[in-house]
Amino acid sequence: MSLLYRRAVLAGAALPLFAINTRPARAAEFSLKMANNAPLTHPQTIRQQEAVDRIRAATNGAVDIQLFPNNQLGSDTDMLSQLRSGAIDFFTLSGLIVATLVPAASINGIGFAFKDYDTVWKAMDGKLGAHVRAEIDKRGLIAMDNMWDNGFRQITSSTHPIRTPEDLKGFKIRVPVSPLWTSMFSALGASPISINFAEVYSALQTKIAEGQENPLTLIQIAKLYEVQKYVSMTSHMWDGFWMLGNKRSFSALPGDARAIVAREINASALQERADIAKMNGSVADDLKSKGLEFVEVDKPAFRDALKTAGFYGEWKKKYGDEAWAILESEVGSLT
Ligand code: X2X
Repeated sequence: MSLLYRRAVLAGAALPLFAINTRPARAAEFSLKMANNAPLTHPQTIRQQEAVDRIRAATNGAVDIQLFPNNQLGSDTDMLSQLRSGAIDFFTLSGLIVATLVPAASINGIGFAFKDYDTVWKAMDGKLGAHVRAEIDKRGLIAMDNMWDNGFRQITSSTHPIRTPEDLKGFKIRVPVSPLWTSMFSALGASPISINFAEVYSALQTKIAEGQENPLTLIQIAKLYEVQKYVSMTSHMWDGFWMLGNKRSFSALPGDARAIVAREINASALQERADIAKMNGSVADDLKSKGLEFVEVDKPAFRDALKTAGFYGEWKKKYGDEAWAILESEVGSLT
């Protein structure tokens, strides 16, 4: 019997009364956990809450997913372990950090690969995304079809404005925990420090790190402008989140419930992309009004510095010719 049919029968008057009374009408058959690292007011959290609410309604309460946003269940690194063990069932994680488990998953973060959002979504909803999802699948996790937007990343600093690669020399920059991030900022001459997002605000406040890099929307929502002075519009990579699922938890759901979960989560991902696109229209003005100083950068100089350091060749070798060819078929030649 399908889950929804079973639910309908349980809720219906066709059963003798005692059968209904012996069982709580709306007890969830599947109580699951979803987690993220995003602040409560980030569109990611808002749209994920809406998704789990719609899933509960569409399954007549059978699938009850509780959302734990804002690192409530730990840092990204902790939550990835919990996802793998089944302590968490769904978790959104940057592809670059997924790469600590599935190396192919950082490929969208290659420096200056994407020129705009049209190119991003065509690739990530298309061949490049399919390649990464297939690799994730081999490691006991599933990834929903549509990625969630984080954004094009910009460098902030509390000490001096970053205009050229030379300004990055020895710069203590916080990067997320991921080999690609460390490699890229080392190639640019900086001194990257890997820190999970949960600790970023305090790391900047205490000057453990002079700077960090994140999309403007996150700099705004996480109030990083309070502890940073300058922002340099490098757009050095595009970063997004995969909605990962524990394969055992997801497979335990009946087929019709799986379809509802996937449908609603993907619908929310598309809405979250639109939310971020809308915010991108006003976020710079807002950050300026809050005192963040915007810095003009010599963007090609950063890309040339990566080329000279052998960054592209090194990562092409790591991903392999096949994956690199898929990337270049979407974004053009990188080397
Ligand atoms: O950790 C970060 O900087 C963040 C929030 O952008 C990611 O999740 C990669």
